[in-house]
Amino acid sequence: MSASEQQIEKLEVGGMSIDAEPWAGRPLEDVEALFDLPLNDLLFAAQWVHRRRFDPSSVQVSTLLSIKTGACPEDCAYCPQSIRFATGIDTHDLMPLDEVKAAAARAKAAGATRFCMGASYRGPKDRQLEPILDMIREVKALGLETCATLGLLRDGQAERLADAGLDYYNHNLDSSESFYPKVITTRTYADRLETLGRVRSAGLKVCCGGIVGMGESRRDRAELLLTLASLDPQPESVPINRLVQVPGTPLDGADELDNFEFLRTIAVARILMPASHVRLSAGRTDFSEEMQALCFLAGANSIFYGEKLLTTDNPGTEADDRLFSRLGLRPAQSAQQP
Ligand code: SAM
Ligand code: DTB
Ligand code: SF4
Repeated sequence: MSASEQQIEKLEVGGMSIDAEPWAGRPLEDVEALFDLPLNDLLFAAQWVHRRRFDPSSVQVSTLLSIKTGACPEDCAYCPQSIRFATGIDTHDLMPLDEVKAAAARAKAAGATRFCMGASYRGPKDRQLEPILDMIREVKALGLETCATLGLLRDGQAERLADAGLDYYNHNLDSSESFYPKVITTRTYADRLETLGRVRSAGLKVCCGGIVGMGESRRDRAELLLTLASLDPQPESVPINRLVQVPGTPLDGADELDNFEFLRTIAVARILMPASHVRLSAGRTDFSEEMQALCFLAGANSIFYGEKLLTTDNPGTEADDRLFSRLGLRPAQSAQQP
């Protein structure tokens, strides 16, 4: 960053004055006004905020593994893993430790720096947590950052995860508080906030985001982002998923979200949470390379890397390596020492 760039404290753009500070507790109308900006103004502001704290060519790379798949009792209307929907996915119980370790080693060799283990629980029972703690220890020993997403956590569980060496816990708010009950009825927004509080109190880093393209309004998207931005401190990682429509789930056939609206969502997330890693998450296989390039310009600086997300497809390492090379992007170095 040049000295002259550093001196600018506020950016005047499209009639708005934007700084590079967290937007916790701001009026929702201000967030909606950001969404309403002409696209070029919004992208310029997001890129300006992004450059204040990040190297614009560096992208954090995480790999996902579904360590327990399907047969989930919850009714999340987007999710292929709920036992209530006939989606025909391959389900399996908890994977053996050696398979998880081998997958993590492959992810590391391919260039991922964080390994995220997902399990289709409403929340783990204490005895179900034991073998997962072993997985965390082994993955950590490989020199990877560790992340887990296991659903709701009870008292004491976040501390046990932290003691095993977990770095991040992923638990999403998914949508605005008012739209949420249209998507999930088996657990409340308050349940989710409680788990996020437990994760923070245990000293874990928070990975928390949502899904767009479920039929929610722009106001809902603004509200979701403002709620995320008002978590104190703001989440270190913010995955923004675009709904992957899976046949058999209630949300299959929902109106697709316009790409430019998705792009705006990324840009607004960047501006509201200037120090967070904003992750381009589910839905990337539906985006062209040009669309992904725009998302990086809007401030996305993290991706899921690998052939699969949990049960659905991801672009694959070869495609992403090619994209990074064409765009001059570099995978970020790990904060984790082997
Ligand atoms: N069962 C745990 C839970 O719900 O917290 C962890 C795994 S769950 C699959 C993690 C997140 O994946 C969800 O909160 C949701 O944001 C995202 N997700 C699931 N299915 C999706 C889909 N079809 N399209 C986009 N995102 C999806
Ligand atoms: C997140 O926000 N997205 C990831 C991760 N956290 C666990 C999961 C996306 C799942 C997409 C549907 C599937 O592959 O089953
Ligand atoms: Fe279960 Fe998580 Fe899927 Fe909801 S999102 S049905 S809790 S696996």
